[in-house]
Amino acid sequence: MPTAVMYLSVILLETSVQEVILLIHVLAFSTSHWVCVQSAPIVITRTTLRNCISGFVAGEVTSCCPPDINLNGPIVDFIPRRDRIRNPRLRVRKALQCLSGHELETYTQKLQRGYKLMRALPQDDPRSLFQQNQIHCAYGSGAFMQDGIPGNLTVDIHSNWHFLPWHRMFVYFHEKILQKLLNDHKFSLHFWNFDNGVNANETDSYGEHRHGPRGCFKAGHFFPPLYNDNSSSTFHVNRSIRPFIPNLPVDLSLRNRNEPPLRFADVAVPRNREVMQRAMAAGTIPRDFFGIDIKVGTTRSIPLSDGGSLEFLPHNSVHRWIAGSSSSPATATKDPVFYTFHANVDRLWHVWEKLGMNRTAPADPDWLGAQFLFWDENKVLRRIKIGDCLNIEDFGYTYEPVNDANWMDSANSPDTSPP
Ligand SMILES: [Cu+2]
Repeated sequence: MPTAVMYLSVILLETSVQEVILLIHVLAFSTSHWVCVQSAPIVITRTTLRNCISGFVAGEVTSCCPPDINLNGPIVDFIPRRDRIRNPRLRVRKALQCLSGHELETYTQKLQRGYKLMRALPQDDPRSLFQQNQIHCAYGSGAFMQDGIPGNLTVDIHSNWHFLPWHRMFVYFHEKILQKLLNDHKFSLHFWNFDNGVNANETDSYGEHRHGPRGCFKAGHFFPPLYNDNSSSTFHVNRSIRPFIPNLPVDLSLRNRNEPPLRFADVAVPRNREVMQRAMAAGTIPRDFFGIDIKVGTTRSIPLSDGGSLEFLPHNSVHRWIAGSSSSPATATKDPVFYTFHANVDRLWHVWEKLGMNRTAPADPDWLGAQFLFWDENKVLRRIKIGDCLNIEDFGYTYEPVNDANWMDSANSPDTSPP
């Protein structure tokens, strides 16, 4: 096959080892009459980005291909623990509801400045809030084709086993961009502890639920006020009225974004606890917690029920509860609250692992070997594979303990008083 050999040698001059491996899989696939086809992980390459097309999600056609910036430049692999070599102390992502006093003031100023700067970047800068949304939109609306596969099979990072790792990576690079804009490499994106509806009897020496040596023990299920100041860069106008209603906890059982009525704490807290118990109880079968598998040759999964238990409920309900832009993968990441919300989803994955009892990540090489590209804080393309993102400490951060598994304890009597 001289033509194929010639084609291969030209490609070899311009591609990385990973791209060549994919190409071999693709050749095997396209010549499957004479080669036994192996399954292969989804691998996003330069070619994937260059071949970006219009996507389709939630009933609308999307146009969110990321910018043609540095596509020909180097692609740098994410190396686990490299951040820790530079900064051996882990950064701590804390629970927003326990920030108070000087710490809250400083954090508010930094976060607002960070988003102000991110919004002010040119629209074609991959670090701008506009492009952060484009990246999530492209990955989440089928705008990326599976490289070299016959037919029009696309990639998606929702409703399947890519959801948790991809969003961990995305929030990590988003946090790195904020660090760079703030010139503060210790900045951490604190989390909206939406799953926690319990004010536990753990107080500091002043009798308040602040950060203490054992963590934060204050309910976190109200929309974080830090994101609700309409004069600030952390605000987003296109939300439902729910985040603005005082003392209305998030509703983790919401299955329809227009669903009435509003459920206040007396109703919402026990329902939320049930949702959390169900989502986190899933364990012994990885598919239940992570979602269905998707690999080269798999058609994009559309039904939400294909997602894992954490993604299906509570994650999807929080998107519905905020509503507005948050209702669609094409626009959700325009709202800065997305990133603190997803930091908590990431934390819940970490908490799930700590629950033990055979809760382990998939061992399938097509999951571990899946690779994605992101632009980092220096606009450089970074390649990261799922197998390298399984331990948050490899990214240099950890989470403050909160009343972590309050929803697992059925004897835990909720205190439903507002903060
Ligand atoms: Cu998403």
